Amino acid sequence: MTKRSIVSLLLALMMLLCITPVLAEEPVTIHVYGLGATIPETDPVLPELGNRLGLKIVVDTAAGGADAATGLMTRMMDNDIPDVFRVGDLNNLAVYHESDAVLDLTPYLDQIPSVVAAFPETDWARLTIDGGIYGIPRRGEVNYMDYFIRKDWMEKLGAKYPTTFDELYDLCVQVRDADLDGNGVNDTYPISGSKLESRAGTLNMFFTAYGVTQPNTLMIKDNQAVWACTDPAYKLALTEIRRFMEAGLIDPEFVSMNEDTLREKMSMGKVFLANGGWCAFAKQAQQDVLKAVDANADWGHIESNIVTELGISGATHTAANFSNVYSFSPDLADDPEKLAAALSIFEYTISGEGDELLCYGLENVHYTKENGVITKLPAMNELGYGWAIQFTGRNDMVYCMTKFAECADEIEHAANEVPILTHYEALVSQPEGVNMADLKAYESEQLIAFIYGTRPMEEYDNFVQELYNLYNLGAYLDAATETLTELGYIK
Ligand SMILES: [Ca+2]
Repeated sequence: MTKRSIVSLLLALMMLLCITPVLAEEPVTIHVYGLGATIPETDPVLPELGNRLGLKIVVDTAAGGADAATGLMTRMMDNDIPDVFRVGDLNNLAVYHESDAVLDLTPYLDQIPSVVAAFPETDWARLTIDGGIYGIPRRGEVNYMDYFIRKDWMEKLGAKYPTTFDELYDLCVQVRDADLDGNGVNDTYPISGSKLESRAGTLNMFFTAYGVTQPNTLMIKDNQAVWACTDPAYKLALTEIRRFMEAGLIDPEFVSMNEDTLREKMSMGKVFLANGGWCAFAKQAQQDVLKAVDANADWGHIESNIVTELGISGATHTAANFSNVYSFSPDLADDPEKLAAALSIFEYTISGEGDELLCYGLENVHYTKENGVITKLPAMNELGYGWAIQFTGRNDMVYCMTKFAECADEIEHAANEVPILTHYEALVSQPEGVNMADLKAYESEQLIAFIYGTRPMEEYDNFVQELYNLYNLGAYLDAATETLTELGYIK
């Protein structure tokens, strides 16, 4: 060994001795990718989470959705996979799995027992590929949908809340003819709303009361996958809708309306009953709009359900009630300390004080807590990006009732009292030879024709046959049956 190499060795040893203790004090850094919202530099929540867990969280990008997915693919191709990344479209998980770009969590589930216990098997099944688990599920939303009605007008009419379509029909006729807003014209549509297909769809009261979900959805009935509009009950629901349409009881403009135009019509006394969420009608700013013309306008949920021999009116809910799951880099398998740190973020925040931190911020800064009840302080409004750092979602009802205390009655009613029908199409990938976008567009167009009477109801069976013959619905239902059986929804 030359003198020079001995000096180099000594220098290297000294550097090691000097640097090692410093390194040991550095917390593990976890890079998190694709949150979907800009986390401000003033954010106090993630640093506090890091302090409590002895790690440092670095947010790699604020992008979300398709931009984040594209950026993630690039990083995967460069073999620069973020430690923890958000997957917005669960279909991408299979692609990442094929590219060996995502970690199988199965061997590490014992490090996150609370997370494992927090979700049902059907949630884990959605993230399972070839027996491995490639992401952590997210807590879904509770139901927000309800039917909002002018309660002051119910009182004015001395009317009873309807429980059958005949009673609803008679009530709507009264409203149509009563000029309840007193402007001298019978210009109130008893039933209005926006759109046909969404969970806030105008006619969902009719569909759900006949035991079926809104157009463009897939149901499970008698343990079988059924495209909703092909169910015989749809004909009954549409016949009922026709009766209301012909009597001028449903606002014919509903198809082209949106939440804003609906609220505007509601505020102007043009609507008596509408489907929608408390999140669209009950918040203070929305109440201000709804009462702008008539300060006595009292909008609240309908206090009855319409019942038929086939069902009870209520809301619909997608079984794909979560997306935006978090997955891990396969490189973490070689760094157990880092992997343990990354997993601890999820185990700590799935419940208790960790969950409270992500949902509500810091105690006595953003909220106060007394006897377990969290009360919002004004500073909580600064955490508008909070949803983006709720890694496993949230206990949605408690969260909403805390953040929107003025809506508490409506939140509770929607979540606990409204019957729910589940639909499943978002879980099923489109098989080859089927174009579901085309099928859905044709379905919507034809259903609107039946509703407006431009295609006679006698042709309904022909229409159903067209979905099979022209749009290959049979092949889709085969794929749906296979997927829903794999996921455990069909036994
Ligand atoms: Ca009027």
